[in-house]
Amino acid sequence: MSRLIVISNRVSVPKAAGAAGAQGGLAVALNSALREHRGIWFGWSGQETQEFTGHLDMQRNDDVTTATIDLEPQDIDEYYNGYANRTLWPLFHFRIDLTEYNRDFGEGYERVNRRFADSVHPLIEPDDMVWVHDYHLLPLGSMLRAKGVDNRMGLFLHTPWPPTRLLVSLPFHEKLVTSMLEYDVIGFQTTEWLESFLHYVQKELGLKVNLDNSVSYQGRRVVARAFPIGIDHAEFTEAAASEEAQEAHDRLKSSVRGRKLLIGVDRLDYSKGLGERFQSFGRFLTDYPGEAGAVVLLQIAPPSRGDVASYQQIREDLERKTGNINGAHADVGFVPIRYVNRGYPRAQLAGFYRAANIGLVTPLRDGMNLVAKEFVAAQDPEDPGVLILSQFAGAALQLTDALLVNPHSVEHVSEAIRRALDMPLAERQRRHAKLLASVRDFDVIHWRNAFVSALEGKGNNGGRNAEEQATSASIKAA
Ligand code: ADQ
Repeated sequence: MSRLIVISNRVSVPKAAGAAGAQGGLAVALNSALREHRGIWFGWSGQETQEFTGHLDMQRNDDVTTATIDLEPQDIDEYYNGYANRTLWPLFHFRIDLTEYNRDFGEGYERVNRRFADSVHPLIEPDDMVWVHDYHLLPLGSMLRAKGVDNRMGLFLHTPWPPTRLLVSLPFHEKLVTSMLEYDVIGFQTTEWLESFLHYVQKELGLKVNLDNSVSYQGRRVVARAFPIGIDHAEFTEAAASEEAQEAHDRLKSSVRGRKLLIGVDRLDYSKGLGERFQSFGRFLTDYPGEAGAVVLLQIAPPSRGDVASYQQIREDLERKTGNINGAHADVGFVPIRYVNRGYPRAQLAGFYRAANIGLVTPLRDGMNLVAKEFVAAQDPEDPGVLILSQFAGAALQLTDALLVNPHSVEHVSEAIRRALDMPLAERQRRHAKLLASVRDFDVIHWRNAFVSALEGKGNNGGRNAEEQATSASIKAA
């Protein structure tokens, strides 16, 4: 079996199970994937060094070998806070209003990708497969090819892929996308993002897309497919059954004193639609004044990317909105929105999800969204909560038995909250059973196996991709 070299922007050195912290979806998914597959995880340590040396810090923890490099302050500014998080992230989430183009960002992005290529190159052995992650490292594969690496290489994009009309606003977009065609496999979260990518490739690069969605490029075949990411269902279920989860559940339940509980858990990011969510909840309280005092929204939102101005703005905006809504609807002894800016251990999160009657997952745009899947996995099947899910999350293509909403419409979300609160037990159980089957069957192990098989050049599932299988399985179950 070939070794796997996983490369991502940040490497999260595995911690003891259940350790506290706000790990992003990528870290959570890769830790469990790497544990089962011997190999190396390479990337930035998250640390700063005054001058880049390329020194590799190798560690082995919890069956995962990690190799990390430190970056210079200028790298962090231009590559991470700059091109990755002020240019590509907003653009890929359809926010061209927030997208900043700056020549230094582009140069920093290329420089750091080259530093990644120089540093990881000596670790790659002839039979290894290389699996690169996310928008930070789109041109890395082409830089490794230029160094003579002819191993199988794949890229998985965790974010959406924007429509061609938005993408063409990016200076040098052709160069960026053409560099991606040096990978053997390019994976997306959903067929929607895959279709946008193929549209761009045909329209802007004038390349032929074959019937199996592969792209013919310079005599090679580049496989482009959807591989919807899942959660580590077994691990999450175990965490949810732990004593720590039960204690967190009981603590939260007793603090809401018989009121119905809505929960949101998101990194503090404008793509997650938190402002719109708060307004929708405020609208619900206005639409149904009898409910004031009977429902509570717990929003857990650990800060992220605090060095980027748009993230500071969203934080201020949310504090203001929370204050306004609480000011309008609070009473002595009752505050409708509990807004908490910190991370929690996974077991405690699982307990919080289970204590909730409604999971409110309403991003404006999201590659997939693992919180929706965690919420489903944490529920008591005998008395499950209801998932309200944005139609613009990648997860909506799989979790079709959630109440799907347009997060931009406060009326629509308010109605969905009403419907969820009134939903009879039998309907909650029926919907939850179907959601759970999808979350369980298309977990992170399934995702990893599907991607690695494609990277090995195997397993095209008769031309169908994992998302189509997931969707048809949920249709069959219906
Ligand atoms: P994210 O944008 O980070 O991931 P998401 O998929 O929801 O979004 O994953 C967030 C993860 O962080 C979840 O596992 C959640 O439990 C955890 N988390 C959030 N708040 C937390 C808190 N307060 N304490 C502890 N843990 C917390 C990106 C893409 C997504 C895609 C994933 C995986 O933006 O679309 O689903 O990668 O590909």
